[in-house]
Amino acid sequence: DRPRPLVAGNWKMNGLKTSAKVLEEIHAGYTPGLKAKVELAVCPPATLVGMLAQISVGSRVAIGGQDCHAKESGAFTGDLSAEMLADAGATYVIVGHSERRQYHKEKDMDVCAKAVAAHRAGLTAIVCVGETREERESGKTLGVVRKQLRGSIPVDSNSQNLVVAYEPVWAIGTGLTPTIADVAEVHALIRDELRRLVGKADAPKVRILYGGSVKPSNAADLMAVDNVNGALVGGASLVAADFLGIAGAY
Ligand code: G2H
Repeated sequence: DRPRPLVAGNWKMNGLKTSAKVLEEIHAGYTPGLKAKVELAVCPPATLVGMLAQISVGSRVAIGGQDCHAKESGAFTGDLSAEMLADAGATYVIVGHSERRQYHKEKDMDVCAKAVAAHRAGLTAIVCVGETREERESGKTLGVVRKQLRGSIPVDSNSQNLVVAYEPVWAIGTGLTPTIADVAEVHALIRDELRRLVGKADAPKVRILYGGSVKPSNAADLMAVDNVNGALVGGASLVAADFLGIAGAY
């Protein structure tokens, strides 16, 4: 049995209060028929989590954060805890996005601690993994992704509190996407690793998202790949019609 797919929008550092309009347009297009096929989530910047979660009450689009601190509270100026995101109405949080790994030097063990924090707060962690262009070109992709999975996914994970997102770093925001065969190969490896990490019975139920330049025009091909259970969408999630177009690829 395939899990119910999840299409999650990662707004990154984009969005002001006026962006509530985008969520309202998504709500308008999230028909019962579409809802039956796919779950939607929007991860806005933290300043908008509370407001968008309020707009979403009863509307069925989940709201998520883009990062969290490992601790619940304390002297960590500028940081946000998973508990704060949950308090604001989030049910998801992205952890270990390649932009966090790159610009904030987050290592697998940091990502793992953040995922533990997400679980502690009752959030579902969307744990991101993916190889760089150099790693891809030197044939290291599978080893790199395996190491990231083993280091970043906490032992308390299960199909309810964990989503894995495979995002090849070289495909992010570049318009480049790996071949269908490449996506299938990495997603199969992730499924295999999940059997070790969450157990044989639960592993098939964990959603594995593909991320990196997903657009309405390539979504159907990507979503049809074995072990692809949805998408993590950056740029295209900022326009409701594009986001809904990707969701409609199911
Ligand atoms: C990858 C993705 C969303 P984009 O970062 O996480 O962004 O779809 O813009 O490549």
